[in-house]
Amino acid sequence: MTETLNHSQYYIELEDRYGAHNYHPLPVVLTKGRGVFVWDVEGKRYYDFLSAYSAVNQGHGHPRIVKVLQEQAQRLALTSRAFYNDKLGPYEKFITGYFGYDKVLPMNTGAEGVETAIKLVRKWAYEKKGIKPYEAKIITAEGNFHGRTVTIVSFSTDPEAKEGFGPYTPGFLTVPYNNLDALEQTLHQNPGTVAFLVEPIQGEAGVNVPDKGYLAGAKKLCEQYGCLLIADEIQTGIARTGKLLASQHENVRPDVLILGKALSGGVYPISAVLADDDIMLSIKPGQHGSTFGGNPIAAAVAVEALQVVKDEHLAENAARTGEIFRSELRKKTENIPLVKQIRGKGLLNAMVINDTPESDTAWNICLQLADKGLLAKPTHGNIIRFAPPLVITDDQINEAVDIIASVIRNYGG
Ligand code: IF1
Repeated sequence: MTETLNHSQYYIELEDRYGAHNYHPLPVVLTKGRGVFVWDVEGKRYYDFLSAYSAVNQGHGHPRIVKVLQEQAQRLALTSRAFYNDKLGPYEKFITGYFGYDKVLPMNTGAEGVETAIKLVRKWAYEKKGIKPYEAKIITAEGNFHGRTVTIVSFSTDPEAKEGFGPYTPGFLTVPYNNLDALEQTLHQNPGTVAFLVEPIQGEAGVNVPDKGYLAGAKKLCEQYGCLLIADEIQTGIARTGKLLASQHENVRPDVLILGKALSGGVYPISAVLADDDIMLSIKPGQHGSTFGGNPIAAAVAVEALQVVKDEHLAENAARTGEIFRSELRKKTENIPLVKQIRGKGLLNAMVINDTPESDTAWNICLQLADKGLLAKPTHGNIIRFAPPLVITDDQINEAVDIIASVIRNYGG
């Protein structure tokens, strides 16, 4: 039996036999994580260059965060919001002060945070903006990824995420990303628009970094047309792009801020929607919530996870090591036709492979990277996302660049 337990194939077959086939994972079976590293069941160590899609910004198994998780779990895990508890209020005070908003609505997954923001701005529009129920319109961007609920995929432009799940939720308009003229035109033509929901950098779409001034321009247009800017920072937030929030690269303060993933350092599902009273108090008691939203473990863990970001200067580290990553990798792969582009901000980066999205080139490169001890995964076929935990050191980022460059240089298909 020990032989079986140390054999990846055993676990892969279990998942294939008993699990839904809603993912196509790389054939790697992980059993341990610490900092920037993870280990598979055969004992092989890898650099984790996905960080669970930027949920593990503080590094795997961060001792301070795990300690708070364990202590709170042993003390009081869940009360529901039917009662108060001694962790939620202190967390709410902490996180609203940390990001500079009047209030927070605590949820669990990112998609729940996005759904909460959608409900919030619609309610605000009907009660405060005089929009006729139910005519609120929310503008979203082509290439968006905001989660997997039916309402959220209703405005997805990715057939893979959307097809087959209708009927869809109405009330959404789509504009090209990184195009302020298109946004202005749509705002002008749709006076019932209540919000623009956007990722400051599009993660799933392949680390789409918009032109400088795009987010600031979008905020200005929202102000001109009296609608709200909702920033989905579930993936770009919590120091990932070299600032605490990606919105801060343009000094933009979103009207509604959505956080998730690394809000817990990856040890627990925690999401949050932040807004000022004028918006947040549109939702009254009993009109929204969730069993686990704002539970004592989430509250205690989120405070520690956010404190770690500040204490360990993770935004500054992401900015510096991200710069090293892009410049060194560009240098070491220049004039290699396989590499079309290297782009990103902070430690949210991607390499566009010079092949079609339908090709398996990026997948094969990721298999070879895994052989060399670095885990990454393609998005949209030919784009490889590179997003290590933000605790990575200069030496480690340089070692990772060497691994990636050597696979690219020697790639033979
Ligand atoms: C999957 C993608 C990334 C997100 C943004 C909301 C959510 C996500 C900007 C929803 C979640 C995850 C979901 C996971 C893979 C991963 C992902 F490839 F799907 F798109 F990161 F890019 N807003 N992203 O990135 O948060 O409900 O998952 O907590 O669904 O395959 P969630």
